[in-house]
Amino acid sequence: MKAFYEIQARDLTPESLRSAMDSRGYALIRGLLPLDAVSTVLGDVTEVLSSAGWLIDGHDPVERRANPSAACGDPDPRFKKVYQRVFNLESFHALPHHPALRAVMEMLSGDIVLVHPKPIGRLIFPHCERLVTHAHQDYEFMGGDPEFFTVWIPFHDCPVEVGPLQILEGSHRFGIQPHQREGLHVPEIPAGSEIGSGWAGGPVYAGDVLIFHSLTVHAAAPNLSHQLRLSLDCRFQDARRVLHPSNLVFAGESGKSWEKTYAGWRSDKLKYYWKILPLTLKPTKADLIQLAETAETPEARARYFRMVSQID
Ligand SMILES: O=C(O)CCC(=O)C(=O)O
Repeated sequence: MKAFYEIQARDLTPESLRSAMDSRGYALIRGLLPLDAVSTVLGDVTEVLSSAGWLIDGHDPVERRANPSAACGDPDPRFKKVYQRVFNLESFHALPHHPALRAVMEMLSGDIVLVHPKPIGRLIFPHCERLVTHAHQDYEFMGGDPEFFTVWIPFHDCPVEVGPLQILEGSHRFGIQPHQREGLHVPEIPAGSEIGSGWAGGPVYAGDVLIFHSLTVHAAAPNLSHQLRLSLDCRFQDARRVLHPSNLVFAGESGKSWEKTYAGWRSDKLKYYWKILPLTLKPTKADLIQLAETAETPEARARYFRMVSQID
């Protein structure tokens, strides 16, 4: 596997970033985020994990020493309960809005950037093959306009044995690649069938961010350490481009809501921030109302109904 293409944050220019994104479909920016911003999230997340019994007693929670008997992952209800507490953290939502990251995303998406409001937290126990993220393209999951970018941010140093993300260089040039869905909780591109010009990987350190295009194929390395791997991934786009409304609401059956997410926050600054942006939703609210009546299965109709009820 080749080493990541990396740019030091202090050397980054709009031209170097766009050129990497066009030719390789990604760039690893070293040292972009201040360590205190990242370690605040690490502290908050590990406090939740420690109180849930996921970490071994007698160690500082920020060491992330995994309790093997607690190992779980999505869609296990035990995982979802703890994940919900992580998702509700104010610091978890604040990190993607860090001014240093926003300035970089403006280089790619222009001056009216939409930070998608639902970052995804990854709480990856070691030595659990079933929890390793397999090859996929984010566009397959997010819809909307393919001109969006994902940013992967570890909350701690992530040497290769802790299972950082890997990137299939140049894979964004081949359109949507076939994903297998049958029998899988999460669709993936079957191993060996992904198209690109070679996998790239290597350690990613606290403060680094890995940015990639929505069509860039990526996968995680297995976590072969004794520690949990903790990271988030969030998505950014020009706010004037089309957005799928599922990226703004909670379409599943979990009963999640923005009100519940915000319940313990101290500041109002990042609450509902996207509502003042000139967003173009596709499907539109009118389309969703129709789909809530006409979609093929009762589950799909209920899903559209939940989306309609959360969009105003
Ligand atoms: O962190 C992971 O394991 C998966 C991340 C991912 O798939 C993404 O950032 O889109």
